[in-house]
Amino acid sequence: MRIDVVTIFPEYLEPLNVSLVGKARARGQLDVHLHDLRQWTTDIHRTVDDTPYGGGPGMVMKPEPWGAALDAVLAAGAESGTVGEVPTLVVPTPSGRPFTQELAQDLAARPWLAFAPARYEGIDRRVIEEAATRMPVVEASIGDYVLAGGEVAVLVMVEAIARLLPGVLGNAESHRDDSFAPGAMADLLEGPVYTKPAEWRGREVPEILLSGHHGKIAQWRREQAFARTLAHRPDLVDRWQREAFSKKEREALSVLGLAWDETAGRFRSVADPVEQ
Ligand code: JD8
Repeated sequence: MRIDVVTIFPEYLEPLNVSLVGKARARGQLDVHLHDLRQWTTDIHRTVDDTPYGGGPGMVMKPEPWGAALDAVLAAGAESGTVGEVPTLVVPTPSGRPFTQELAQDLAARPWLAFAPARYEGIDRRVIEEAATRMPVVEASIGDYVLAGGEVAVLVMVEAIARLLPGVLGNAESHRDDSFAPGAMADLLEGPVYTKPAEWRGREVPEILLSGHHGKIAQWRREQAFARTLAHRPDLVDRWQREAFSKKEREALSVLGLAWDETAGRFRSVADPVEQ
């Protein structure tokens, strides 16, 4: 996969040299190109922002440098083996669609991504509209909190995407058990994990994990995941389907106070009042 990033803070993307993403680059599984947006400015002050039309706080990123930058990325990529291809442009913004595991999987299947992290109040809208006439554009948000710019969101997205690329994760850290990945762990948070020593500061590892009963261990882990999900992400519990749980698991859920509500079509806390 090829990834281009255009930013006014290329140094903010230095973590891309480290760990999983850094190793994927060193192995040639990921080809990352960082570009300083200011190289496409034409004035002596290398200006990338201006006041917003219509008034209001802050500054808006000017269209001309972004237009020239995206032209150059399209041209450079086309020369370097991505012939006849266009990148998918990913624009981090709090007003974008949620960046989910499903979107990470979709993007991981594409050969070429270009990221446009903004600063200030964002990029002049015409840049996004014009880019969308030339390439697929995805505006995405990493969560419901406010960052000062898109660079950290790029780091988050690139890491989530890179670990899905073929050969990037070893077998030991395979992603089939990920929370949110389709399959047995869909819509379930991970339960607790333990390692040696078996006793530490008077605290023992749950006995079941030392038992060697692989079936019972798997069942215990799933029940821990149920409790964790109920405590921290009741919104995920609302997506659970009755059929995804065995009779034994539904008994475990009832111990947590969860029962299938046939009328509502969801699991409901026994303590919750029934809505009329
Ligand atoms: C890009 C500028 C800051 C955005 C005024 C101050 C993503 N989940 C997320 N939260 N925040 C961002 C994000 C914030 C950004 C930019 C992404 C560029 N800002 C601006 C508009 C309103 N603030 C994000 N992905």
